[in-house]
Amino acid sequence: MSHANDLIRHDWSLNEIDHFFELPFNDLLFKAHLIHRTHFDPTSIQISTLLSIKTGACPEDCKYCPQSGHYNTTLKKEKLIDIQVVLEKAKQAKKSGATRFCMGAAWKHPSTKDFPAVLNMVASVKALGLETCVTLGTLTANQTEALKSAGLDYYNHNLDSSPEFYQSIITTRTYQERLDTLSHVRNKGIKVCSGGIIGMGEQQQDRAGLLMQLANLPTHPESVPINLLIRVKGTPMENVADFDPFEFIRTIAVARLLMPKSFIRLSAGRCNMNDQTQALSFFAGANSIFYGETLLTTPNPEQNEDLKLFKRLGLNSSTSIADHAKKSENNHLYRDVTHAHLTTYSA
Ligand code: SAM
Ligand code: DTB
Ligand code: SF4
Repeated sequence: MSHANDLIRHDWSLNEIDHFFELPFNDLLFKAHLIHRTHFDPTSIQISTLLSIKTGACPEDCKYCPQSGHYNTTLKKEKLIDIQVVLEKAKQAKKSGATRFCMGAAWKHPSTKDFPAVLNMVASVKALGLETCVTLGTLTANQTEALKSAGLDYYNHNLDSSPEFYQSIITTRTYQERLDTLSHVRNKGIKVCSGGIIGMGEQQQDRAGLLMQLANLPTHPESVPINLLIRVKGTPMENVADFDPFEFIRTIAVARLLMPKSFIRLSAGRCNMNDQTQALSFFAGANSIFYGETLLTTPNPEQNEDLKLFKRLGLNSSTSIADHAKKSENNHLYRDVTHAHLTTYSA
């Protein structure tokens, strides 16, 4: 009998991925959900909370981003914030049920001047008993090593789109630089959080290209944030057309099929999704969210709204990743996937 672990692959072709995208919606969701419950308890959602530790005036020109210094958004810029503020927010996040605290800085890369303070933030948040994540832009191997020593669990560094589309949305860095940082992070033993943005005017082949890049990394990212573009006034993407929610859900489902054991995070853009889109995304394989009323600089659903939705859908926030694994191990229903079921998975 074929075992679910046989299906962890790193050699996906664009043709295979296109085939998944082209499946009838119900067939795709069925396959993705089956794989999802083979590896996870489908009622359990991991929650992360975000904090912007340095806001705006970023030298990069990412066309989607309210924090780029190249565009005229109404964002209030802020230098690196004080560690006491960070710790206060982290304690609140823990109290609200977050298991991971993610700190983001609008930098091309961390400066020598600010880096020691960030290392201190990582160590201090870790000491509160939270998983730590930072997103600081490009890293050198030495900086990565220092973050690991400070106790960093995850580094968020998104590939954001296909290599082809990337060139039309960012000109101040290359795709290869992103891949190099991901490889430093992996080599130093920090877990990888890498995903992208959907709904920027890219084609389906770009969504397939992004997922192929992520799924063909030597090790799948442990965490894959899928952001729906937030169209921020003043950025070049403020007037991009509405994105079809079914295509968004398809993208989640394909991510689940390609990276069966990764946490797929329903990330930015939830304020523009109705409850049904979020519910179908959870069915399709999303099992993580950003929780809390702001992302980095833009609004996120109110915590109360998320709690109500979880209740209506019978979802629970997982208290820890270990707990997540235990729940799914213990539930034989999820493990009991027959050969007949698994053959429906093959492309
Ligand atoms: N400066 C670092 C970097 O770019 O890697 C870290 C912070 S950056 C804001 C983190 C991620 O936020 C980006 O990679 C992108 O995926 C996401 N993001 C930024 N602006 C967004 C928007 N308007 N809508 C959706 N996602 C967005
Ligand atoms: C990710 O993929 N999404 C988060 C987190 N990683 C750092 C950031 C979303 C940012 C949305 C725009 C803003 O709030 O500034
Ligand atoms: Fe800077 Fe990150 Fe925004 Fe790009 S996405 S402008 S690198 S903060």
